[in-house]
Amino acid sequence: MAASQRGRFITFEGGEGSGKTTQIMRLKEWLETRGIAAVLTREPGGSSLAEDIRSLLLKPGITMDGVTQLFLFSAARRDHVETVIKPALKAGQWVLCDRFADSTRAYQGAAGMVDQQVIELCETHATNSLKPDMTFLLDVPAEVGLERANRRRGKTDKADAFESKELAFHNAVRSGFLTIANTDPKRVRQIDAARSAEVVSADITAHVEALLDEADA
Ligand code: T5A
Repeated sequence: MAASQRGRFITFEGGEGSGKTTQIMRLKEWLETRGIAAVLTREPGGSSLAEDIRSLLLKPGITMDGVTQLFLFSAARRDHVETVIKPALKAGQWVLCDRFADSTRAYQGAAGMVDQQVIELCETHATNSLKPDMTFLLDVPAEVGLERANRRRGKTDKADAFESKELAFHNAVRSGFLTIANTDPKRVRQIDAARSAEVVSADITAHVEALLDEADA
């Protein structure tokens, strides 16, 4: 298959309310204007089994330790990768995924203090070593993201199991993501997501344009 026909796997990462859902939709539309149809998916979730696991993981008020979370996120990821992501890539489609394995490293690892080696072992088995071609880290101060998420949720809906954690947890998540971006700059593009959605989107499409140019070269 020619490089330009190969499907690309692009992931969006960041803390609560950092704008991933907003930006992933915009990128999907932008790709469509270039004749590229993309599969839009998310974690936890994206397949029928993984969506069931998602309901359990995010249930408001539920408590479970970090290792239990790791196993559930990993089980959901394995099913999602095998039944949705890999088949789409194999068929030459682009896959845009809202959160992936970096979220486990940041939430269960950096903030949840689960041992790094255990996380890496689970990641290898859950993904079968599949890595994104490009990852966008939407970086905003935790207070800004939480405020956006609270505003969107309104007064009636309950915060999910992660949104309701204390600010120190969300600050640790953010620093976990920044460490990943610094360690793997070739894959991860750190984007200042405190700016307007339009400016953030322009930044993202410029990076994807470069990816398309590489494929055509
Ligand atoms: N998790 C997940 C783990 O702990 N480990 C894992 O391995 C994985 C995969 C998932 C939770 O699970 C945890 C992390 C999460 O806590 P979720 O419901 O999928 O939960 O939650 P999030 O991924 O955090 O999604 P959110 O919907 O809360 O945030 P988004 O998608 O980042 O933000 P978005 O686009 O919905 O925007 C939020 C609000 O802000 C506005 C939007 O209009 C919206 O109202 N907005 C902006 N406002 C101003 N300026 C901008 N630039 C804006 N962009 C968006």
